[in-house]
Amino acid sequence: MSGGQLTARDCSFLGCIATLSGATGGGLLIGSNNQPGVVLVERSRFEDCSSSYAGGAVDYNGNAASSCVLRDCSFLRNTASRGASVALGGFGPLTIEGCTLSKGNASHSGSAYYQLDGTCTMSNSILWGNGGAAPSDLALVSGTLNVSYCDIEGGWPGAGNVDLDPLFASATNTLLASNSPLIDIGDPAVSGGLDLTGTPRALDGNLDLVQRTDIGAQEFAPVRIAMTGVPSAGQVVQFAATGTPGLLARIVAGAPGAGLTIPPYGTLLVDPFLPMAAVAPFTLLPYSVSPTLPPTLPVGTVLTVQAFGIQFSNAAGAFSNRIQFEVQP
Ligand SMILES: [Ca+2]
Ligand SMILES: [Ca+2]
Repeated sequence: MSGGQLTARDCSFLGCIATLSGATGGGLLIGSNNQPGVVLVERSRFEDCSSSYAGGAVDYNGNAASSCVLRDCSFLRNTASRGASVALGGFGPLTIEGCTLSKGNASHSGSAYYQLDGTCTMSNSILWGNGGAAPSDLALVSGTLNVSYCDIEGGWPGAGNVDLDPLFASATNTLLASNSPLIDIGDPAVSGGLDLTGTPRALDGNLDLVQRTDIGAQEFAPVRIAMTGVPSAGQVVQFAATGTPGLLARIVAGAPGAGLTIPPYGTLLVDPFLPMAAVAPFTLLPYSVSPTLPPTLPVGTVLTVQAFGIQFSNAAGAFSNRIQFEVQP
């Protein structure tokens, strides 16, 4: 990208490679010819990207009139000489918020992030499990790097920063396990919006009746749902609800809503002002249901499905991740 404005949401940059000698920004190179523009990238995945020099996934070279925000993104298995996932060449400001940078590999410095110069603000992000010859996840050559409420392997100064194994639920994505120490310790000022996979922020992950965002690209939801099957009218699909033992969870389906926040439970993403269908009544986790989609549903109808879980002992609970799909032919 050279100049102008770029907004990218829910995108995947997979296996993008810049091979020429001195190449930067395998997935996204912002600011070639010194014309960086204004960039916002949200809820996007940068995986298995590489460049021969700086920024295996993203390289940003700002100027005085530019900005770049990377929010709720995952960076996995990226490689470069400097800054396996992200590099900042100069100026900025660069903002990295609610991201997970893991399994990167740098041959020189910054196995997750490299900053030659400029200004970067990093918050609510995980830099963990990166490697290669680089001595640390963060490499700061010059400029200003403000880090807060981040989990940095080896540690880094700043308010709310920790140095803890995130305990990912899986080796291949950025979901936190139920016993992750990063649940509900993010910046208390952050709330609203969706995480990498459409889970509302912030959820009360530890069920103490206090909503607070997590560190990393994915918000831990005490109840999660998954769908299998082809969503065609008249067909059977399966919804599996899993999560914290002892939670009672119901599942509802309806039209996508603007998001109704109900403290301390998070955000209902099904439109409450249009008809909602109960996919499952309150049932102890885990369970599965296999409803038949109404035979009269028009092809192309967009439906949102979400669960709500609650526990008896203290009435704490949370909304789940969102499943959104279009009715297929
Ligand atoms: Ca909480
Ligand atoms: Ca949380």
